[in-house]
Amino acid sequence: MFSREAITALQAARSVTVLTGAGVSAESGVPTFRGAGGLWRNYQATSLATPEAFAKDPELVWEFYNYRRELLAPLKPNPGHFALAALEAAAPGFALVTQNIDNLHRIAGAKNLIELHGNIWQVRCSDPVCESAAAPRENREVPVSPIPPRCGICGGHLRPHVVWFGEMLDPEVIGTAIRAAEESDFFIVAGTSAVVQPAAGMPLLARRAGAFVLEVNPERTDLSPAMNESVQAASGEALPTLVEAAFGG
Ligand code: BV8
Repeated sequence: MFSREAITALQAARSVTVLTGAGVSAESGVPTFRGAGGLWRNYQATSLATPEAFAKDPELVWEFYNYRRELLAPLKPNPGHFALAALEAAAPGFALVTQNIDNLHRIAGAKNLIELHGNIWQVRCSDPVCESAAAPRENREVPVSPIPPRCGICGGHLRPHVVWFGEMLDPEVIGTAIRAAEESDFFIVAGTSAVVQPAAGMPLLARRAGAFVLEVNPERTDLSPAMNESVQAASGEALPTLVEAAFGG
């Protein structure tokens, strides 16, 4: 499945960075964004994950996130998540950058985890001047009720602590992720259609900085031609095989 060159490069790497997308959670039962799962009540997920949709109808957007909370709550990490946790233990200078908000990497044991787009189990005040806007906190309600939930400090609407389309990523978060890409000797990009920016640019930054870049995805993507190696396989099968081949045990 993987070339000898890829295995040797991973074994020799002094710093390994991984970027994951929704595809890594697909085998846990989480619908991907652009697959059939990207629809909810005939809405495109991408049309609801926006500040405009929330400003217009916070209740509808919260119904969408309650749907995803209810779907996610019983789901478990799959072998792909666990393989990346094992890789973190085996490889030096490891960083896991995820576009996913489902928390499954953390449940699988990821330590150095950079959540580019936030986390569905955290909420914050939607009023930027409220002190709670800068202090997200955990909320595990399934479902959140009543919706939209109210901020205990200013009475405004609480929102999911996620990055919506059209919103800037936290500069510190994206800065750390870009550094991890540029400083990596080996970069794995798994389970992403490489459509969403600025995440999709990271594998190219790594490649330009001289890393060996490996893609794992059942389908080819726009990134595929620029990769050192692109393996068309499911991450739940390919990632355990990769870690086993490089580090055994
Ligand atoms: C921003 C949280 C500055 C919410 C998400 C150029 C430069 C900069 C910005 C842009 C640009 N062009 C356009 C933009 C704007 C926009 C963007 O990228 N739009 C896209 C649609 C073109 N970007 C932004 O708005 C970002 N902000 O750049 O700020 C700015 C601001 C204003 C204007 C300009 C610039 C913020 C983006 C963050 C959006 N929030 N999530 C929520 O989840 O509710 S992104 C969302 O999509 C999820 O996080 C998801 O992870 C992510 C990316 O999708 P993928 O992970 O790739 O999932 P997808 O379904 O697409 O693909 C799944 C893949 O898995 C497939 O390839 C499939 O083959 C594969 N797969 C399936 N099964 C498996 C598998 N792989 C492995 N194993 C399997 N078993």
